[in-house]
Order: sequence, then C-alpha cells, then structure tokens
Amino acid sequence: MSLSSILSADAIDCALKDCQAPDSFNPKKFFQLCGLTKKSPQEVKNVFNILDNDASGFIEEEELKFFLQRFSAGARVLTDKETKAFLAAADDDSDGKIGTDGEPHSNITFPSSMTN
Ligand SMILES: [Ca+2]
Repeated sequence: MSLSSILSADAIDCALKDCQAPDSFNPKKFFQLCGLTKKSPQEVKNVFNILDNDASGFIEEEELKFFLQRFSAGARVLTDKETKAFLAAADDDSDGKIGTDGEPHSNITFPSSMTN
C-alpha cells in the first residue's frame, strides 16, 4: 500500500506546496491539506503504518525526518526544528516517538488531536 492509494495526488501536492520553505511545516495543517483529517480511523492507521518504515509500531524521530519524502520522493526532509516540533505535538506521552504506549498494537495511530 502507498500513501497515494489512500490520499489524492492533488491533495498531497497541495499539502507539500504549502510547506516547501524550510521551517514552514505545520503537521496539523499538513494533515488537513492532504485530506487525512477526512479519512476513517482505519485509513489514518494505514497511513501511520506506511510512515512507520521499520514496522516498530512507532514513528521515531528518524522516520519523522523523512515524513515529506514518503508523500513524494522529491520533497525535502524536515529540519531538526520541524522534526522536534512535530514530535512534541504528536507524542502524547513524551517518550520520544509517536504512537500510544500501553495500547494493543492494533490501536497505535496518530493522536486524534492531530487528525481531527
Ligand atoms: Ca518505526
């Protein structure tokens, strides 16, 4: 499965164009622009699984850095500042990675605060 089978190419394009400049990335706005906020919990989880490149059940800082490139190979990498801000916004329990601790693996996804 790829992100383009879940999200429309136009929406991905629009979301990537909005954050072309370094340090302009805003995860919540990106999720809105790429259409993720309108997707079902299962579809959001599918996106999470694609971004979790090593299938660890979490999105770690290293995976987050290449977040935009998972949407389009030609996109830039996130700056350290953006990566840390993204992590801080999505990491509910401050363990340095995205995903919910203590939940069954099947429930791990983005916190709803990011996708609503
Ligand atoms: Ca991972």
